[in-house]
Amino acid sequence: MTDCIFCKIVSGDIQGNIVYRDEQTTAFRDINPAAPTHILIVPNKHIDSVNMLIVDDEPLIGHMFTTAKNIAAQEGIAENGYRLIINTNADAGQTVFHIHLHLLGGAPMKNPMG
Ligand code: DGP
Repeated sequence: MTDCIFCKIVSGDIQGNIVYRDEQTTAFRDINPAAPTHILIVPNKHIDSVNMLIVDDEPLIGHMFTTAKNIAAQEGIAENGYRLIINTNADAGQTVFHIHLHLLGGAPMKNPMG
């Protein structure tokens, strides 16, 4: 999508601090980190939100989680632990409408979920 900020990072039209990329996903550091390690894993193809997923997307979504696990190990936070979050629509605080998996870690989580 032409007006999607994460599509522009995937395509290279705007710069992102990219930590990993393959044919299905791109991962880059969040511009406004909420933890010492805060990385966003996004599908290279545009999907607005979890609400728009179809059955054919299941391998892609699984791959995003495997990618997150590998990046957590690469970042040295796998052993101590990390949190994976996907926000969907207003009540969850989704602000960018291109599915993204937040990978948060590097310190004990202070806030309870919700
Ligand atoms: P969410 O609330 O789940 O939609 O989170 C969107 C995240 O995207 C938020 O933590 C900030 C991050 N973000 C927004 N714009 C940019 C950007 O241009 N570059 C990067 N790296 N992150 C961005």
